[in-house]
Amino acid sequence: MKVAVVGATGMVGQVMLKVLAERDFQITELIPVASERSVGKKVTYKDKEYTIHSMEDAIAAKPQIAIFSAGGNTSKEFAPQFAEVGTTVIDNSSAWRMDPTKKLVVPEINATSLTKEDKIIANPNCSTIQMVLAMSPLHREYGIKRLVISTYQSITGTGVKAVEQLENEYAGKKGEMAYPYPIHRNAIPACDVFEENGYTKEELKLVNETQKILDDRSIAVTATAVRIPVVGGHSESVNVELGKAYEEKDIRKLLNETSGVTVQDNPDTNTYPMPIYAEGKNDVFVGRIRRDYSQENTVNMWIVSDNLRKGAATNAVQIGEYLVANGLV
Ligand code: A2P
Ligand code: 11C
Repeated sequence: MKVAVVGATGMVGQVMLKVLAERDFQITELIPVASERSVGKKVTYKDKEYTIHSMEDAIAAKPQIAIFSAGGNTSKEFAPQFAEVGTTVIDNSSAWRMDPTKKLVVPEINATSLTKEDKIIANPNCSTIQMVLAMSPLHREYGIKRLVISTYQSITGTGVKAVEQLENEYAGKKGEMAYPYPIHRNAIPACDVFEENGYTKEELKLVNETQKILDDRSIAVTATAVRIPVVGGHSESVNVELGKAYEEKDIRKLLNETSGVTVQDNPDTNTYPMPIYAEGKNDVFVGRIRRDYSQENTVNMWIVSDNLRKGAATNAVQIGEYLVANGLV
């Protein structure tokens, strides 16, 4: 497989190269791409250095797969140009996710909908992916009526600038600000920009993408997304109202049997998921599973995952693996 990685120097792009190597993705030729200012620089893949190419050179090389993590505007402009030369684009940005002609894929849930005709495939938002992976079996078994989500999101979701802001604040140094406020010793209740209805884009991604991936517009979803000074992953408190009665042990069993989900849940031993331990892992971790006594058929849980892995790079590479395994590229 000739594979282009667009945004190879970025926060997600770097993890992408790591995940491709770890999973031994079939690559005969790797084409790393970044902005014009990085062309000619090097990135490392499997201990070897590769030169960064320009977008134009990468399109001319007609790779079978291009994995994009270079922001929405770059995807909007260049993904169709790759598709035009026959490349299948797996896009990490928000550019195509809600386009009704594009599939929004979490492989464990809906990869079987993919065909050879899907030339631009959207990778969902990180906070959505980890949540729907745990929600999908519950929806199948019990029918989810409503989700109330509160997120505690890692600064790595904002990119390199945010990590630098936190490091500067630790060190007591002045520097460029990724957020309008300090993030060290703080919690900022605003991820991504505000929309006219008072919600942030990140909160609306949780609503719209969840309904699209679970293929059910009737699921009510409301969310509050908060940035906290953590690097290992996103955490989410999720209140799930089900369509029928459940037993806690059955929910645990169902989640335990779900590919890509690990249940870590034992109050007696202080066992619950935390971003510091999720970092570097591909799984979604679920714990604090407990009945909501304030409302019928409702359960609370805590969901944690490395947002750069299952929330971004790992999910995109899994889509690529599915395409290859099923002869779709
Ligand atoms: P560069 O390093 O040359 O700026 P992050 O999300 O961590 O900020 O990373 C964004 C990634 O997208 C980087 O690899 C960046 O490259 C890349 N990028 C930004 N703009 C473009 C563009 N117009 N064409 C190709 N790659 C781009
Ligand atoms: C965050 N979810 O943590 C974002 C990062 O729509 O792909 C990825 C933004 C996106 O802020």
